[in-house]
Amino acid sequence: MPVPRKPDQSAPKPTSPTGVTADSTEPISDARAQAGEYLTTAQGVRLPDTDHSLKAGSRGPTLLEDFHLREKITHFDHERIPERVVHARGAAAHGVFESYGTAKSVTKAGFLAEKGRKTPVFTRFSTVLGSRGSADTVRDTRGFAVKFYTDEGTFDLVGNNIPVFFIQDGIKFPDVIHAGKPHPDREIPQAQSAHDTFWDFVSLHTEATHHVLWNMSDRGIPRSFRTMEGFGVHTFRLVNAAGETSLVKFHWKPVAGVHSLVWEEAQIAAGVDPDFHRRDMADGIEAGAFLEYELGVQVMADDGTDTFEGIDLLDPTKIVPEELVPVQLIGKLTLDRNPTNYFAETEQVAFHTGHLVPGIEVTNDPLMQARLFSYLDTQLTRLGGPNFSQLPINRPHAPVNDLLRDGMHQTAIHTGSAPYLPNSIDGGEPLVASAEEGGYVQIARPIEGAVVRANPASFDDHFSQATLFYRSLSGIEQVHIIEALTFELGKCYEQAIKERELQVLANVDADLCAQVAAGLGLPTPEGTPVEPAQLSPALSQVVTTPGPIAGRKVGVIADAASDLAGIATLRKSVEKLGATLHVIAPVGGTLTSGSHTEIIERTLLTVRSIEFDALVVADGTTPTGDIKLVLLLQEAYRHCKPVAAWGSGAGILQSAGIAPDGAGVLLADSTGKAFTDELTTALGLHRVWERATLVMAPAV
Ligand code: HDD
Repeated sequence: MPVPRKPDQSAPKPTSPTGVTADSTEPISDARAQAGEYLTTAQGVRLPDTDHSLKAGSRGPTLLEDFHLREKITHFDHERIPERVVHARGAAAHGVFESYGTAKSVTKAGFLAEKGRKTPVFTRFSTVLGSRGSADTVRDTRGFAVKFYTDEGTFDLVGNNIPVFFIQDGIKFPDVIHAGKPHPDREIPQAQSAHDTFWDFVSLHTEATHHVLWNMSDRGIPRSFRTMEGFGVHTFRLVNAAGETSLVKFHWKPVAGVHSLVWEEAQIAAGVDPDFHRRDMADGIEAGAFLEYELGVQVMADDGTDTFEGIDLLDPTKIVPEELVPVQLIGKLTLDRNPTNYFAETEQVAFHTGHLVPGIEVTNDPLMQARLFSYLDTQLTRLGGPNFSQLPINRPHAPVNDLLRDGMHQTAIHTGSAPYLPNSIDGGEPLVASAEEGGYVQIARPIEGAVVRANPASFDDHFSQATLFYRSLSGIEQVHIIEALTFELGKCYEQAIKERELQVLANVDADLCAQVAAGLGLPTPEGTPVEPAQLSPALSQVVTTPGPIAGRKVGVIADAASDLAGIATLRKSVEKLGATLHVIAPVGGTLTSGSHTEIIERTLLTVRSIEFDALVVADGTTPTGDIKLVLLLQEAYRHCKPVAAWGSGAGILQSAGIAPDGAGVLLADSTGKAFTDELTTALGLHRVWERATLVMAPAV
């Protein structure tokens, strides 16, 4: 008989269940899951056949003793887990964050403070309202959640592509989401805000107005994840090594610029390619066109007022204009690796606003406070228990030595006999850390006041920043908002809801309200908009100098008679800049001429203009009366994309009704430097907005 061990005799020190080092950038893998060359059961028993169930005779019946059949079907029956209650539709990528070191004066968080430090990250982008299988390009806010696997523990920045939120207090979150989700009786419409319950809620709940305006703007339909800004939304409190605090707002600035789809394009894409954004990200990464963003902070004094020049920093429906407090860049995020397995990584990743590291703290923003509860709670249902941090994608890269034990899906084999503190049996370990030893010691912040269910009076201003946003945009961006509001309210059935929202808009901008009212055929109510003291040009996303074109797609219309050498030259020029070129021809296969071969990626049957940022017709291409080609070119033209041709290709543009002297119509004799320069400049400007009044909407 073994001699009983004294409780404190040989208890080995608990070890990290992770075994992952802080600078690991290796793909997650679990060798146990796919070992050996033979198909086995989950118990490792080799199988001779997985195509036939075990039967009494070849014509049955099937036998209950077939453990392989039962295991295979039972597992399949349980393959789905509950989708996220919001942000169900998402796509993600791995990457790295490199610190510029410029945040050292405001935070002691090592991954931000130390120049050149690289931290592995996992970033998940999402829509909010749609189910997991819904379309990417719907009008909605986008989630922008970044998990930093720092060596001081995991920090999650769970943000959106819109800097403000619909509600000021987290207790309203179920209300706004119930209003935005499909109607509970018929479960329609999917992934849309264009319906009565959404507009019913936001027209009554006017603190949503600022966020609503952003959703109705081009920000609600991004061109791609790489062309979205990201925002931490709330004000955070940063603490530096000297214990000094500041209030900050986090911003992600995309290197590719901020660009959007146009609404018709977004709607077509939702049917033609519901995976538009996730495909774009995965293809881009595979082609080496990584997604890049700079992280920035607006820093405000933590002077005890939680306000900046009259702006309540605890009110998440307010921005601090960049013209008042510039965004200081503190590091760069590069997303350079696609996940290996969607479920294991993108679906099982669990973000939480309470995943904080020393040097980054929360504020009293009541929306933020509710989130600190919700994110941990939701994972218990979604991931089936409290051990979700042991899932490979959620494992910290810092050593873990907690006293959490047991529970559903426990995969760590903890050692030691004293999972409690204080203890003597395990030598009093694990130790608790002081601030100097890297412990998360909250800064002592004074809290006073009576217990009330109320907002401060400063939260009462629901319109002034919606006006600031609208007025700061360019004319075409304002037109897009008018059209979006007219579209969405036009989809509502209840007259009273439309009228109430018009009253809201009257308090934002009289002309905006008048134009939407005209579109709805309703009278224009009077309002009292507050004139902004100063506009914020940084809110507009229209560019006048060309930006980078990495990740952009150029479609070339060609056939067997086309100038393939010209296509090769064009391909080289755009690929040098990180963009890609795709050949479209009447039928599939390859095109060959001399030493040049081009693979046809799309035919006139499988192509749609929304896949490309510019279309080019190759010299020599045989004119065809195919209506699909006309549609392809006209659609790109209508969506204000550059359309181009060299040599005889110009004739094909003209026969599609595109005038050679139109804005953004680029013609040349060959694909020489002048032509490719012109094309890449036009791509860098994103759209030919000069064309907009002609093809899309009346000017405001
Ligand atoms: Fe939230 C998911 C962003 C308010 C409760 N939220 C979720 C995700 C993002 C955001 C990006 C997806 C994370 C992922 O990819 O897995 N949420 C925000 C922002 C908010 C916000 C920027 C306001 C500033 N959220 C908010 C409130 C509550 C929640 C006020 C509840 C009180 N959010 C959740 C959630 C989710 C979530 C129910 C669903 C799935 C999950 O957390 O993991 O807990």
